[in-house]
Amino acid sequence: MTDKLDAYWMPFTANRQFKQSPRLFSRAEGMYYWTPEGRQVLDSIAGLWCVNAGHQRPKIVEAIRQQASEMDFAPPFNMGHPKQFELAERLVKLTPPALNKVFYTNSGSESVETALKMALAYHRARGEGSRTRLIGRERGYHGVNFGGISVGGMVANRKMFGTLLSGVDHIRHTHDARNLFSKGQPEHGADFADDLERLVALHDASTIAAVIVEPVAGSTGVLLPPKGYLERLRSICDKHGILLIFDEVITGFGRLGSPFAATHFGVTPDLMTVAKGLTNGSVPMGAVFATQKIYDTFMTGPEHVIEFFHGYTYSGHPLACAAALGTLDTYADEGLLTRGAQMAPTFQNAVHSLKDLPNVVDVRNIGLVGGIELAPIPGEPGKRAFSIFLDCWEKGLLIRTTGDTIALSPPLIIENKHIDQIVGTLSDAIKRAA
Ligand code: PXG
Repeated sequence: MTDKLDAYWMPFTANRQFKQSPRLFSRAEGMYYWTPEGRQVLDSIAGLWCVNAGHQRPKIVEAIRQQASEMDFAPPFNMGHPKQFELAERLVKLTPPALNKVFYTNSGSESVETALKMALAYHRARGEGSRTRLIGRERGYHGVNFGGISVGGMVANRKMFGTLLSGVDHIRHTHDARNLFSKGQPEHGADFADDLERLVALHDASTIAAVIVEPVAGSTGVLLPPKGYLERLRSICDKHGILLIFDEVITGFGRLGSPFAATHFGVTPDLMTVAKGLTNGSVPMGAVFATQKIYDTFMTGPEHVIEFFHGYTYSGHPLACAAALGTLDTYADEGLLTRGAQMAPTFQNAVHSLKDLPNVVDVRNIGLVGGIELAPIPGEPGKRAFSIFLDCWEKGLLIRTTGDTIALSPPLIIENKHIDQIVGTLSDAIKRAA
């Protein structure tokens, strides 16, 4: 077995550990995966925050099958195909009304690069080319490309890769000890948004193009926006003419119990990035939503000239568009984009029931996202959570860990019995890891 695993260099994986004791999935349906040996594993993380409607949903499978047999590829530049336009019209019915233009990409990372480039080019097109600075946030995750790691704030994702983009700065993250064990949005910390005023005072607003944040940070261990924080960020951006970008790669498509975090919190950004749940994880696809005002700013100059020199060979790929349409049908048929709101109270009680277990130092939740933070083993950060991950895997539960935080983000079709199984298995594993 081991030599057969040799050629593949796995992403974000401890390759040597994995290849010594591989973990493979070969089939999936609904809330479950199965290993090649036929062992059933409950999926508590929607694949990787993406399979929001659960696995192998018939309308998505059929849409992909049909598209594959009809047309494989159409050039995305200077040509189009009907599903790109149909999908865009359907998507902008779900977003806040101000976000009514869609640009397609193939991943969350590409969506982030696209949004950052749109922000820079927008200011230049409107005659404020001095606005070149991009502001991110500590502990932010915006994918793995150079723009994304530059505005991102996860040390391990940055430190190996040189000087990154120049002209980037970061506001502070929103985690605070006053908010430990908060249920839903924490009380303290709206004023963390004022950190942006500090950077404006330092750099001057005339040099700042945009601020990018995850409304709820996922990869970095489930960090929630304190009450009033996003509203305050929005108003500081407005005051200084800075664009606000929400990275909704994990919060998009129902994760919080509303179609987007922007709709959930009632705060509308100028640009919004998505991926993952857009196709239910079935075919790679991402997108950036922009306002009419941003779009119109580009639509000047001679009509035969390209307005935005950016795009990917696979932007709006037929297979991805078909999968996304099948996904939107599935979400609509089953009310999944708001189902999280119904299940959230039960899910909240379940994750907070882990509060008193050994080494649990915080529990955080919102919608169908839960974070359980553990005290690290002294000198060995991440090891305790990873051992719990391995234990759960052996007991038939897939969880996700980042550092010593366990993150849960189940498919939105989750039922009470699945919640019980997740919490039961996890609780035993946390006790064993003590
Ligand atoms: N932005 C955000 C907010 C994300 O969560 C990306 C961008 C990048 O998307 P792509 O499709 O390029 O991977 C993400 C991705 C985790 C985990 O363990 C989360 C992501 C990726 C890998 C691991 O939480 N999110």
